[in-house]
Amino acid sequence: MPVIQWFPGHMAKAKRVLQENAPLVDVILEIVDARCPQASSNPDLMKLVAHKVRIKVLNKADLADGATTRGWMEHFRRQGEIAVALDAVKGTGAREVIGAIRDAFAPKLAEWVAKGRKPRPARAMAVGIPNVGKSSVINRLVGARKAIVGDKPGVTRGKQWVRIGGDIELLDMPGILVPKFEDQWDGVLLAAIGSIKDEVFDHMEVVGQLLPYFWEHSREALTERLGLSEVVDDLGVNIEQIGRHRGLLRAGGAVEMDKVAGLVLREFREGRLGRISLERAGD
Ligand SMILES: Nc1nc2c(ncn2[C@@H]2O[C@H](COP(=O)(O)OP(=O)(O)OP(=O)(O)O)[C@@H](O)[C@H]2O)c(=O)[nH]1
Ligand SMILES: [Mg+2]
Repeated sequence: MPVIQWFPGHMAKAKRVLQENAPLVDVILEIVDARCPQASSNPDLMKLVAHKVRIKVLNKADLADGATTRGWMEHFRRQGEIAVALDAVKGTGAREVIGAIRDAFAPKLAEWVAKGRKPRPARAMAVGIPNVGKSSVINRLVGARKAIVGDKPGVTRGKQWVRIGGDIELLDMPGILVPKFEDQWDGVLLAAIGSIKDEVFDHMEVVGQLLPYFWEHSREALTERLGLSEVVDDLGVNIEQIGRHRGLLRAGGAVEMDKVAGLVLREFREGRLGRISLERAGD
């Protein structure tokens, strides 16, 4: 797999977006992928906003293994972090996210009111690496009650806000973070969850690294959907078996290897290979 490089420009832009917007909000919703909450976060960038209340949103929880997600939630809570699991498509967990925003803002609000100032809505923004569901989270939280709050002069000049209920305002533009690579396996995970552009990694290499893991964690689905009887060391043999099972054949009968790799990635991303978590708390 080619080493994936982030252009310094992307990193600088992510920093700028965070530093420009953090002062406008009370709460930062850090959206991560529940299947790999560690690989899909960027602790270096989050350090820049360490002075803000942060709510970790483990999104796509419907695609992750439930027990593993519960393990992550405990892990984060033990570290004193606020963490909520969400399925932004179906809305499971949306109420908890809204509740967490309210709870996080409550002390500040109480302080304001004690000083005789008028209560104001809690302000929040969503941030996260590509494809973790930032836009889906915003849409889900805002729901049918979507209301553009509009430009506000002063501190929030030029920003669009949407209202959630009466007491929360959400910046309607999420901050896009660049992923942080600790090692090659992180790259594989980020490719698997669609956070790295499909054009810049070797699909076959990534699938080759994922298949043994999938086999270990979701054997039944791999047998059923991909027709695998086992996963062997020779990737070509596995790919061949999947290709025949799914009929990805050229005229003449040879398996279309590249298409098979694409299919495996797609099926994983759509949750068709079962609920597979890629990282476990404590590993
Ligand atoms: N199954 C499932 N799919 C989700 C969930 N949230 C988002 N998706 C899907 O994930 C894909 C990416 O979602 P987006 O909301 O566009 O993600 P994003 O972070 O805004 O992506 P970028 O703007 O490209 O960085 C879409 O196909 C969504 O339908 C979820 O909770 N569960
Ligand atoms: Mg988006």
